[in-house]
Amino acid sequence: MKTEKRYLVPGDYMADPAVHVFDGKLYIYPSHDWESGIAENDNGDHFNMKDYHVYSMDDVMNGEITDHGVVLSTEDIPWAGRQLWDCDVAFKNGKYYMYFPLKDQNDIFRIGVAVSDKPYGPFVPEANPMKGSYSMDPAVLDDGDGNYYMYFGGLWGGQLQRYRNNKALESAILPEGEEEALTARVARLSDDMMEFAEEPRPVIILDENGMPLTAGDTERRFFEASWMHKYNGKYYFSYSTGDTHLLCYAIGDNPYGPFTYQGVILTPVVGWTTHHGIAEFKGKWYLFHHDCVPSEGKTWLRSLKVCELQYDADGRIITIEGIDK
Ligand code: FUB
Repeated sequence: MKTEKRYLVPGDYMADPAVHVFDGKLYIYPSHDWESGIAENDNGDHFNMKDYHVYSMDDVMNGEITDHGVVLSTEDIPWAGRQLWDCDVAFKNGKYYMYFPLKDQNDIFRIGVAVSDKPYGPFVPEANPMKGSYSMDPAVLDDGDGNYYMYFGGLWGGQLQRYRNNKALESAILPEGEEEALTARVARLSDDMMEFAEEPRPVIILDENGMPLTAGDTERRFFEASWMHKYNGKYYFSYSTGDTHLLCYAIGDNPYGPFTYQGVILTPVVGWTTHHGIAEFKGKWYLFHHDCVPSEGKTWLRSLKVCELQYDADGRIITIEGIDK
């Protein structure tokens, strides 16, 4: 489907949008790309982000966008090494919790929490990362019944291949071919929102025959960029396929899954990464994502975009073209 698209922050490079409606406004929590001069590599060292901004809006396709400024920086995080990647924010009992991935001083990704009284920050980080956290790209679902679930993980530079059963391996193992693909993790959060309430478990994505997707199925298997939203009582788990550059989704009946693969939300954009957030606002659904058109293809300098997202009568998401033809 060809659809009208809007760049949201033309004056700066923003990526990986998490989006939520708080207090009647739509809030965007993106990564903040900049030109740090680090050479491009498969570890993603060139994504060397060091702070977050928050944006809000009342009208997605036409209204003004408010920049609430810098709300959290690596220099404020006691355990910081480098690379503030994709974050997310959840609201509970009057407080806003920002979850962010960051490499610690041993260059290991952990997930941290920072707290604010306002959806637009500033956010005050905890002294230590969440116990037992690893890898990156946290996305939090408020299930509406008092339970919150974190989805996280990513391959290659995201370090998920360094873990099995929530324990660090001596050396990384990436499954291949017909082996079951590595996939995202999900864990319910503790009542105080500061820790996992349980051991993270794999987010199983099944094919049309009820079999888990295999590592060789690179056009469908999970790579990074977890997002979860609910539509008509079903759980829509969406994600990037990384090296095949697709945003895909799978549907389940509960927050843990299993989820059955459904199809492509967004075909490849200009740039290597593809990453998104989905939200309903004022009766319409929107896909927020990024591409590298404004930076003329520099993969580490990405720009925020939005367009409407539509479902068919069976609840299937209608595929959007990443590059208008
Ligand atoms: O922004 C850095 C990383 O690039 C994100 O964490 C990934 O999802 C990819 O978008």
